[in-house]
Amino acid sequence: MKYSELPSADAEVFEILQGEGRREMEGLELIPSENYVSPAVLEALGTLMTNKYSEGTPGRRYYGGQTYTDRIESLAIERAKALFGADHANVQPLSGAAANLCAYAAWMEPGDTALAMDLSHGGHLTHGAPVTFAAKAFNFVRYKMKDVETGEIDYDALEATALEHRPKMVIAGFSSYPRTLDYRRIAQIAAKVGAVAMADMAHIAGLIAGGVLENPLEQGFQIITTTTHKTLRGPRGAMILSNGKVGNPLRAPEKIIENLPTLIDRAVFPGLQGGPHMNKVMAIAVALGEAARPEFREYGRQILKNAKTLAGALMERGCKLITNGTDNHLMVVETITSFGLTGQEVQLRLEAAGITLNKNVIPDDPLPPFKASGVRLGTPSATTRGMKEAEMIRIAGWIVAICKDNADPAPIGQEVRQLCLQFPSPSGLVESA
Ligand code: DSN
Repeated sequence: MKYSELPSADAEVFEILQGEGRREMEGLELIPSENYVSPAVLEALGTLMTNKYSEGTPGRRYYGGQTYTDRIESLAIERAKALFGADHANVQPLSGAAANLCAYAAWMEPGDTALAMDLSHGGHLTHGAPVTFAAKAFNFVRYKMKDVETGEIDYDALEATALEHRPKMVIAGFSSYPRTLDYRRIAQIAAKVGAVAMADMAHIAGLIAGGVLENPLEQGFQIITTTTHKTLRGPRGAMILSNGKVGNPLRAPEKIIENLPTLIDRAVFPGLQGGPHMNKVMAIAVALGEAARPEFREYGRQILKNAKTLAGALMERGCKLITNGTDNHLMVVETITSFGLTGQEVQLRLEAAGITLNKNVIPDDPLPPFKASGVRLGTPSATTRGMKEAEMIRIAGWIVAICKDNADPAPIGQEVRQLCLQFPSPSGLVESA
């Protein structure tokens, strides 16, 4: 992307931006929650829509001058609803943590109980980990995998916990779980105890939009939260989608939660946020338009193929993966078992070769999260660059050479750079106009 003003207006900032541009172009990004936006999304994000305050919702704002903010937010809402088959969408949450807190606040009172996946079994910090404010406001109880070798969730225990604690929300969703969930079963358990079923699909929204993974809203869930910047490939932001029908989605719903949209909108504003970021809403609209195109389905399919290939190639080379594989875009390597290294050590070694991933706890990890016994990696960014199965096999070879065979990262780093330059990031380099 070419910049005409920034280089002379603030050379120090421009130099930092150029450095990040080179890092993204020349480095291999394997963090499964990251991606590269298209130039069109980047342009939409950098517009004068950042100038406008627009508290409220389209047609019902607190400040004047909303002709175009109303149009762009309505467009983003309609695109989100169509893409995910939702009755209602709020595109204002500033990011995923905010979206989850807003969803909890929409449906629960302080002190109410929610049932969510255990963090070390793949759940997410914002699903009420003890260090979060959500854990102070609400009472979180947990479910886990029954068998960490297969990744199967202990649905019987999940149901028993729901019956014992009568949660107001049952939360499905994850940030390091490499398998799929039985959304239908979870929705049925939630309905049985009168809870709302909420799916945090931040990691897999693009795979759902691309039609390659199941949509929880079609399986009886009432709320979906998602960030917009992971597999969905939009700007940093989030959405809350809902469908108030309770019961078996294949039959007439047993109950309709008519006020769910209003509760969600009010939880976002004025409940927990102020003015939305309209430049971001505009970029979300562009990304949702891109995700509705047929090429995006192919993108989703290739992410999954690449992940299966990468996981298979790592396992063939002696690596131990949590659940022994993946059904989605990510995988977690047990680094102590595979290499005799902590996740932190693996992260640092690979970064020296220009490969970025993140240390990650493994189920019931004895090490603290800052060291961790595993690393998490995934394929959305590499797939955006156009890499396919052959490249995944090379990448697995480099990871094992550096972490298991103690190969020097410097020459491998040159190979990594060459590969990345053959598959340029669509965000491009940062240049002066
Ligand atoms: N930070 C995101 C992730 O990496 O999964 C969500 O927390």
